[in-house]
Amino acid sequence: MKKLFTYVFALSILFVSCKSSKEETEATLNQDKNQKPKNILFIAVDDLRPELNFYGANHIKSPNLDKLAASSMVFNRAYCNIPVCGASRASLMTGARPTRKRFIDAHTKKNEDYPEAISLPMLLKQNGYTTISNGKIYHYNKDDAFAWDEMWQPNQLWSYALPESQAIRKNTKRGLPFEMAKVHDSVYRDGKLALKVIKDLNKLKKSNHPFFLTMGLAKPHLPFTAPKKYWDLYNREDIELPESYVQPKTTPRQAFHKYGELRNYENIPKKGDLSDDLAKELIHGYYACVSYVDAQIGLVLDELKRLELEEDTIVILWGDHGWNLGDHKLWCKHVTFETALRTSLLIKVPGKTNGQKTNAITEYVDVYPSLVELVGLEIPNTVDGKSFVPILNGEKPGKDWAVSKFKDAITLIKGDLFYTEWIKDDGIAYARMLFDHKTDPLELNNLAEKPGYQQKIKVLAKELREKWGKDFLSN
Ligand SMILES: [Ca+2]
Repeated sequence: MKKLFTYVFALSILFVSCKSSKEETEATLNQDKNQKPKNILFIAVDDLRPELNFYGANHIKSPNLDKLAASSMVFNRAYCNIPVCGASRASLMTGARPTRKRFIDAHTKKNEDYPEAISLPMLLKQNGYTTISNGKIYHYNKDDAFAWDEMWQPNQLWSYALPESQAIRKNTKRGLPFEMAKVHDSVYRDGKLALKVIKDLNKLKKSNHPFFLTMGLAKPHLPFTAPKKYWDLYNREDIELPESYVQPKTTPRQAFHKYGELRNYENIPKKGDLSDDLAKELIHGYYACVSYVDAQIGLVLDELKRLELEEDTIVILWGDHGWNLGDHKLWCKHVTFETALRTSLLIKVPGKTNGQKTNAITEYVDVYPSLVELVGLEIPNTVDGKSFVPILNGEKPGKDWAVSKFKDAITLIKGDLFYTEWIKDDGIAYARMLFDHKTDPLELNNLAEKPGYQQKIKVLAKELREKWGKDFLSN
């Protein structure tokens, strides 16, 4: 009943908003006749961890992302607010923090969890933008439907190109964890997506309206399916298991999971560790998928340039959370180690960015207010984040911390410290974890139960409660 009420409430807000949106559009677009509103190309990459050359990794081949980074600002320390697809996306698109009850899991729907929030595409639409959702933006592809002028998905049910893989998929829960197929890029979903976004750019070029054009890539999310030529960019013998391929006894057991997401696929053992060969094959497949999405993004960026839209368009690229590629002997996301929380984030703002990198801490709730500030609109009061535009301007960042959560675990990131508490609805910690990245960047030495750190923990626990948001426990 509560949900129905909030939905009706949201619809009535929407009606009022839509009614006034034409007048607002005129007002906004006439604000300054000399300054054309900036377009936004919004690229979301599913499960893209920051293992890229411009983060100093040097083993994934991603020439197009590297080129984009060279004219963007790269955020070395960007963190998602929750390491799971649906919830992270709903939080980013509303600029609102996850709480104990809001934005919880992969199946989160913005319209169910926070219908009254004006999402980023809705705000832009109300202000004269053409808004197009292509591919995976929200997890549920019909979510926030009123915010979009158009919603499009590739016409393909599964990720597999080969008939034998498709047959296995048909008869099993998830199908194979990877596929190497000698096929053209456009056989897979993300290749089809790139062609659609290119078509949109050509259409939008002729329009008089600014655009919010999205490209939601499905890879490198499992299964790791990519054309063979991208697998061929890597030698299996060169692939190594991560340095942190261990689960220390001092880390609370709650910090780990059994990577059920991966075990749903065929040929993955239902319990226990993976063999080293299988682990390396997965890493190889992940790399191939990153190179494949890099090529699709390159096609779109080349078209943006060809159409001479570059100078009028902000490009933002983000992965929805980190990913454990064997780190801590884990696979997938759903934990609060830095490997699941730290994300790939870069933004190209014509006239402002030219390859800078920042170590300032940024959270995904900050993306919404930043984009809104960059296009000169007002930030709605449902937004919890803080604009990172001062960082783009070379000024002091507005804050030096981030808060992330997953299920009962909630993490404060402050300077070099990563402090996690596991709590229930009463807000009292039942497990704790503290890492100091200055001395322990791989997060192998939990300091939380060590006598010398209790005073520090007291301070961090208080700060965590001040920063997790006023509705964290109640809403
Ligand atoms: Ca994801």
